[in-house]
Amino acid sequence: METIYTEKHKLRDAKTELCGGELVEPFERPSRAEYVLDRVRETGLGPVSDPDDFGMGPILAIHDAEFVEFLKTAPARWKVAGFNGEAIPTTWVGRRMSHIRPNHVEGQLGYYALAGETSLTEGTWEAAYASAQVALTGAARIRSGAGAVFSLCRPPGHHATADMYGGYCFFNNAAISAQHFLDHGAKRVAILDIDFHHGNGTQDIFYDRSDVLFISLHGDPLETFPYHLGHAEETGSGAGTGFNLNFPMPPDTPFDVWQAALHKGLARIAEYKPDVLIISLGVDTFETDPISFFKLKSDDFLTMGADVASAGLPTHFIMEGGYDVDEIGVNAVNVLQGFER
Ligand code: SP5
Ligand code: ZN
Repeated sequence: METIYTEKHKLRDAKTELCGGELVEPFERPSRAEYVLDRVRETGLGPVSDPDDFGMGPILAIHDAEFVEFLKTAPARWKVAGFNGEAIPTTWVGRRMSHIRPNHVEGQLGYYALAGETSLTEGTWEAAYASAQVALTGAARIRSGAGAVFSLCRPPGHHATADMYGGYCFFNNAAISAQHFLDHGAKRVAILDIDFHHGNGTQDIFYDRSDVLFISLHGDPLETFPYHLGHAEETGSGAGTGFNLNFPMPPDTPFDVWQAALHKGLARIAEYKPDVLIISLGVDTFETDPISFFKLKSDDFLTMGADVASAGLPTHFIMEGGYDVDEIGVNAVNVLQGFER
């Protein structure tokens, strides 16, 4: 299987993450992608290629233009405003407050952020742009006939909505890929999100549409990030009713329980008959992940890959989360090797 990768991800290198009231080294750090790439090479998974440049068009097909401009300019504006640290929101649009966009950069952070752990920094926009190009290149390979591709995206994307960033995500790579398939002849695309966290951004983007089926397996939002979306009752709206499927699961969920949900999701995908399957591939379901609470073991990722392969669909793997950095390479590549066996 071919891997798409660029070193430009290193431009996303925040020094701070607001965690437990402290500023800590971010869990989402450059070494994550390096370890995954090392494992891709070590296992001989397949060639590693640079992305092509598809420009802003496919990003703007998903994201709000003013949001994109905000991400690009906010770090410099933050400095001009006299702030010394990395840009972190301190206000939010609370219930019954106004959705009028403020002028001041501090107010705009609260307007565009869905979480406060993700500091905005110089270089973030460029890395996020490159990450989206990785996903678009992966999608193009599938369109040219590849059975499966691994887009080694960093920063991740599934928490980003059309006009909100957070959860370490800026541009929604899976959504950008899905729209790219639809704009090039696909009739139906399924996105299966197996990251530990609910893919709130992807759900939100396609919630009222039937041309994208979104299925997410994740930690119950009553107990974990992103807290405010991902309940089983969320099944889509309008034309999208029945095309959104959530499997929230409790702390300490073991693989057999998780796999039963996977099988239900795959059954729904089989019924939907998509032209292509996108996997939002997070490996933060691992038992020793520092911010998550499932109990999957490294071998389980092989089984999961084989289960995904049983769908028999062209499959675009897009990297999302996974924060036990020492094991992220083994776990992510296990999914891909399990798929190929
Ligand atoms: C892409 C992805 O996996 N994003 C996850 C974003 C999670 N952000 C919240 C992290 C909260 C960390 N809390 C610290 C718990 C330490 N045990
Ligand atoms: Zn995650």
